[in-house]
Amino acid sequence: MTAASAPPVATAKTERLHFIDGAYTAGNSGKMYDVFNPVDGSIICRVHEAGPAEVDAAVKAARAALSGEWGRLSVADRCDLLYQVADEINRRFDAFLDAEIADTGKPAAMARMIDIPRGAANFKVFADTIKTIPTESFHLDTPDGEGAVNYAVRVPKGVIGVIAPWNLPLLLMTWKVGPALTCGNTVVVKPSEQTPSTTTLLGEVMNAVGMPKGVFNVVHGFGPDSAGEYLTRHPGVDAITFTGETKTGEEIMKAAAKGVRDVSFELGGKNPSIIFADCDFEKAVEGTLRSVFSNCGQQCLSTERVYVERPIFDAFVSRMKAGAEAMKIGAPYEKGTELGPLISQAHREKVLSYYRRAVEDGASVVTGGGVPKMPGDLDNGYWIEPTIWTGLADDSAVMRDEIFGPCCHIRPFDTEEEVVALANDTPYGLACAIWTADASRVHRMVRRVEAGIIWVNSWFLRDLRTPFGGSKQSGIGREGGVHSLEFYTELRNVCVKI
Ligand code: NAD
Ligand code: 6OD
Repeated sequence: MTAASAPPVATAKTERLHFIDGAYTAGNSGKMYDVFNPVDGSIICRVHEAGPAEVDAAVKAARAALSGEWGRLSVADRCDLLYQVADEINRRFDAFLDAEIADTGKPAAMARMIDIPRGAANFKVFADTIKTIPTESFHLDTPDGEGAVNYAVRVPKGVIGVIAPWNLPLLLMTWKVGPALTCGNTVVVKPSEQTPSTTTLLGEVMNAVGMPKGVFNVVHGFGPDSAGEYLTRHPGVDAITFTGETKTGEEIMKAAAKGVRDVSFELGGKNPSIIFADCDFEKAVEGTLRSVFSNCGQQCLSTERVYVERPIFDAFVSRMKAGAEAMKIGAPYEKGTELGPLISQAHREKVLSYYRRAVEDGASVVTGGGVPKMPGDLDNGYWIEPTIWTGLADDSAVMRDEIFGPCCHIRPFDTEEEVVALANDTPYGLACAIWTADASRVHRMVRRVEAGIIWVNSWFLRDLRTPFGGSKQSGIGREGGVHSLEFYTELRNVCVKI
């Protein structure tokens, strides 16, 4: 978000610096921008924007670190350091919590339960995984009868460029940095311009545990013509891992083409939830409410399309309406807050444009559709009502575009065949939730629904050892467990003649 579109309130309290070669620096670009608190529109901090020189310095530091002390550590010693990073995040839990909440406005209960613990866990899980990952070995018969032995070794890819989004800033950044470092790479991270704080704080953690200089670097700024583009175009970056919008992924892919660099992409979604009449009704309502509204709908995995088998359609809509209307909208630390604001004024404008479009396209507004009146300064924040529609045509933009807000459309269906076709009628293929008591139906459907992640009678239950990623325009590749280690390492085959 730019200064021009923010309410003119408050003054800057702190600055966010780059973290390059183990030291904080303002750099020399001379450019700064403000970050706004989504809760009340006040300025949280001023951020130094990296120019090409700062990005170059960060990439050079990362490259130098590959062949320094870091490159010589044993896997066990590397993993020990990463365990210490996790422990240090937990020791500084409240600092990370406050910083994440200030940048995002999300409910403290959510950040306390999910964002910060996952930020720490992301450093432990991959350290555990790498200790057990095998590589292949083959005996080759040769004409002289002696043979040869082939075996593969795993080596780091090199300098990894990490481009992160704003919706789960610490969680999604460490989800890449954890495995990248576990595998012996070094990283240059460009956090979202809207949520620079927890990534900046991680530099302090790295120094506190004695991480060698240059292993973890942070540059701040925007995407195009700024730090994001300078980083992804930098020839010293060996591979790029990105989480964000599909359109941004297309731009980054073009940048990565120069030098034929590898990419791992976690992109947008327009996720369906499918509710069969034989489901556990209460659990399906509770799970669907969570999948639509948690983090104010700002999750790639959020449900925006709900398909309900006709016999329970009316009852389901009515329970979803009651659930949405009972949600407590409020400040992050207020007791019982379930719904925070959207990330920015600009994002609220985008989501509201879909609220208007739904009405223009003939939707029945079951609940919401507007902006709530908030008390005092909170009214300057980017609040929005949780919203549910019915009655839209399947080709409405509201049904096809990723909105990334607290809203969903609910539509009835009659047969399994029909609902599979509806669920797949999208360019995206990230996640799908299926609610049913029929196990055979589940096994049939999971082979036909086009999504990288399918939850059955649940939503966003995460096991970090499992493959995570999207089909179609929702991504390239899988991360999680050994799949992360596949992306962050290069396999080298060695053939030894006996
Ligand atoms: P975004 O694509 O606008 O920005 C993400 C990051 O990319 C930011 O750091 C931004 O500065 C940078 N960027 C933008 N243009 C760039 C360019 N040309 N070159 C290099 N970097 C560039 O996404 P966002 O708004 O921050 O996040 C929301 C989006 O992320 C949604 O579409 C959501 O679905 C997606 N997302 C996907 C997953 C997943 O796992 N599939 C997870 C979280 C978010
Ligand atoms: O849980 C994860 O590992 C993950 N990548 C979640 C993504 C959430 C999207 O907003």
